[in-house]
Amino acid sequence: MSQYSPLPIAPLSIRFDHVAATLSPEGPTLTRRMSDLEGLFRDRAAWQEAVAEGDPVVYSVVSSPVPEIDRELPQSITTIQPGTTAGELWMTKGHQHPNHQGEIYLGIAGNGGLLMFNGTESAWLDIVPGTIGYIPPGWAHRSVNIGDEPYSFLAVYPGGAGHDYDWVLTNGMGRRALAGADGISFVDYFEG
Ligand code: PAN
Ligand code: ZN
Repeated sequence: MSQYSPLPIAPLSIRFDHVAATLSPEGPTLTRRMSDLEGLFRDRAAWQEAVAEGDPVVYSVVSSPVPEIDRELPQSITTIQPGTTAGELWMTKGHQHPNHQGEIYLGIAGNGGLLMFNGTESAWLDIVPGTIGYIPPGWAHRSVNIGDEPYSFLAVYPGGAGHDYDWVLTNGMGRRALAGADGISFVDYFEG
């Protein structure tokens, strides 16, 4: 008898539409509005103003039906809208995987970046369609849209990885990505 219990999901093919940035069949979809990003932008007053003035959708995450449980490999597509709040480029909340499991991202559309922080060092990877970004174990990660179009990427991660958002609130991400005159510029996370 196998040491493993039967898989809760049967083998399946998932249609990945890289133009529409969708997965089919689809699992749960998350929508993150500005109000969901409390405590993350450098300029709290500008964040509050953006919440008051329409509370825009900053990003959405469409998942496949593969469940987030140990030994499974769920996938999701994140689409971040273009925009800035007081110069800070729109981004995901960012998180650490509590048990330090790794993850891969694949750029699908637009221009983005993957900001990582291990508590000491930060790293930045440019992600364009076709780029695989590797997140090693123990690196908190946040995605940033650095272009004028929506930025989409596919993520594949261990189902038991978990998502610790408080880690970023406490430790920061090392750096912040701001829109610069000719592209992106970085500032220290806790500067100002
Ligand atoms: C991604 C992220 C997704 C949204 O699927 O969860 O891009 O970012 P936040 O979770 O930081 O809001 C991933 O890294 N999963 O592990
Ligand atoms: Zn992750």
